[in-house]
Amino acid sequence: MFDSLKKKLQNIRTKFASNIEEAAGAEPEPQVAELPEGAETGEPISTPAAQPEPSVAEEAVQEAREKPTFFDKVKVLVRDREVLLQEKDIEESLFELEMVLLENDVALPVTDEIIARMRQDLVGRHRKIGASVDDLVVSTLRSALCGVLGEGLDLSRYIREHERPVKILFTGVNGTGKTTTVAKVGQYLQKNGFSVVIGAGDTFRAGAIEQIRTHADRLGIKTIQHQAGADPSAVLFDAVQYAKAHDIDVVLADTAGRFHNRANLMNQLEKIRRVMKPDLVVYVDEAVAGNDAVIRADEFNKAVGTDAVVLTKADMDPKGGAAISVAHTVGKPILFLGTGQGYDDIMPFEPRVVVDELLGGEA
Ligand SMILES: Nc1nc2c(ncn2[C@@H]2O[C@H](COP(=O)(O)OP(=O)(O)O)[C@@H](O)[C@H]2O)c(=O)[nH]1
Ligand SMILES: [Mg+2]
Repeated sequence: MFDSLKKKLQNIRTKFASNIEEAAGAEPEPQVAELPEGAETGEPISTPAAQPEPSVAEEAVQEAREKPTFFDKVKVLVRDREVLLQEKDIEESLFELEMVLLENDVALPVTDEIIARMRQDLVGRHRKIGASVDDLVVSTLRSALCGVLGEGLDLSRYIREHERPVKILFTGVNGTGKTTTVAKVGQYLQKNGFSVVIGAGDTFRAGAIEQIRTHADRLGIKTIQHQAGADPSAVLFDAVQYAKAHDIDVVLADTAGRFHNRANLMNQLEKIRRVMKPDLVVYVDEAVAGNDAVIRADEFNKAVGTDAVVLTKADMDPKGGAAISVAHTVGKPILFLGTGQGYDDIMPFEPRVVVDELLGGEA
């Protein structure tokens, strides 16, 4: 998942780190005039084996902040050095990062936002360099990425906090993975202790009712279905009635694929909304569609409203641009990533975990 972006971010980190090292090296070396008891003289930060002793070092810096007059004179910096970065120190790295993000389908306004956050975090501020410059780069990048990814949406918590049944309507264009996602989410919710019923609301496409029914049967989930060609609002209304009568926690509504600019199917969706009164309208699209997915999600939200987004086929997406861009662009959280064709191949979208994945393991 997102391997191309991961690899590029790894390279950028190295570049940033060496630029910051250079900038730090250009600053006058701190004079170690006096050390608090127990503190040791620091080794150069570039020494890989250097293991800082954060408690002692941090105490020293903390004390330095509390007694600026004394420590201004005797500048005690043990293994934690501080660096004051200027725009020129990192402008090249920022430009490269911008290119990497754009090449990997991160939307332009989102790229701008990430770069602005990085710049604000790094330029003109005293930044402490701990054991490694890379830590500084990673923490800055992490907070910039988390900033554009927002908070996410914890579905289990949402369900616990809302009146049952919670009604979730899945919608979006054809072939993106709506039906598969309904099945995966059904299993995910069952595993989290919720009871589920599925409404077979795609009465339009041949074989769609059988498709969702087969999934649901395998997972031991009840399906409410009508004949092919029936009014989907009626099917989903029945699914809600069933859930109420049987104390089911969640109704998952599958629907036919539709574009936001096709009037008849959008009218049908409006009717579904009026009749079913969904608590969450979830827009489903493919991560692999990159910027197209982001644009569609945004247009869909503007046309009919969306509460959350699911991005499928993240397993086939080396770039990750849609996953990074969609929440910030649409202003709605990503609920899940689809990561394969199996029922378990679904990942609740936790921004921190996704960012760790991007900045973590080897690409
Ligand atoms: N690799 C991969 N394939 C997926 C994922 N989600 C769905 N698919 C596949 O995408 C195809 C279309 O899925 P379907 O649920 O029928 O899409 P729908 O038309 O939107 O209902 C199927 O072959 C699915 O197995 C995913 O997360 N990863
Ligand atoms: Mg379908």
